[in-house]
Amino acid sequence: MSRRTILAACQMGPLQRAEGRPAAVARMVALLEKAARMGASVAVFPELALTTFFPRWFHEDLREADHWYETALPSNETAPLWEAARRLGIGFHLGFAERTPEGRRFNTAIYVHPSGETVLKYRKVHLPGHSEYDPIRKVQHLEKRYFEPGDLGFPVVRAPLGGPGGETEANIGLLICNDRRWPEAWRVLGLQQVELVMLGYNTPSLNMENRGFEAHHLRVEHSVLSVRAGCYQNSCYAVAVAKAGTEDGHELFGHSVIVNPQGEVMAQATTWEDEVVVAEADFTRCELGRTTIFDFARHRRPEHYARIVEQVGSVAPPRWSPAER
Ligand code: ING
Repeated sequence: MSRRTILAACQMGPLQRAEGRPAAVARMVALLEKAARMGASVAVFPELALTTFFPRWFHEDLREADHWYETALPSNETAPLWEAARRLGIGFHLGFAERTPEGRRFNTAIYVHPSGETVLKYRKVHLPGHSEYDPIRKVQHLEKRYFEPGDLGFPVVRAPLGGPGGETEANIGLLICNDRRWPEAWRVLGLQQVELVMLGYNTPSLNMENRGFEAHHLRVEHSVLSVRAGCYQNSCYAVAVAKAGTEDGHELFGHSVIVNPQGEVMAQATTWEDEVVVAEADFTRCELGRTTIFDFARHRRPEHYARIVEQVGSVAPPRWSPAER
């Protein structure tokens, strides 16, 4: 029996620093309505979808950054999104900056069922960038200043996804942006038989580190490569969705993708603006890889993988020298 559903990547164009949540939410509702017209049951929005990518801005006093965070969802400003999802019968993924009642700060993503209930929550584990102002950089990337590493692990849950034509179930997991570059993250999800990974990203279209050469065309290529590899090696679908375009002079790339369990790109956005692309998933197609080439129980040898969890950084290897003559 197939378990089919149509997935939508709801890519967003830029959000300027001066633009508030109402502008973002209005655009997201329009994207959700378009996704519904295209037959989708699941809509994936970007990382930090409600505001500009604020980690590019330095705030000496963290309290000055408080306005970038959500303290409760849905809020008055974001309620229209929950209402539209309920009206349309669509589940959605949303990335946002979370500030807890205790004052802890996370880069967070949730999957929301059309009923309005949060099915799954994840807090970004791999935070790129830095915590102090870096004068060498062309543009700051202060995620280590504004967020703590996630404390929820990489959870997977089997859940009904929503959809007007009845509720297809799938094993869903979430990643956020830089996480997609780390195979360990995908594998922890794969070891829980994930079938659909949803992730958003905000990725500069040019290398802002100002350290070393990286050809521009590789920015999109590395992103797609990471998602394709993650899907193929863990036999799952993924919807990876950009916030894109130029925010206050700083360009983020788009080219959101939907990838299948054999690592094929099923659909790709071709702009760096608000754009919806869809593809039909059949989650039973995850079983082939999981029961053959990536049948983890038959083929993995964890007794040789100790370095992956025991080491943090890499270490130099011993030096070989020819045998004494
Ligand atoms: N952004 C970027 C990302 O991982 C980055 C940061 C870009 C890291 C390119 C390495 C190379 O896509 C976020 N928000 O993680």
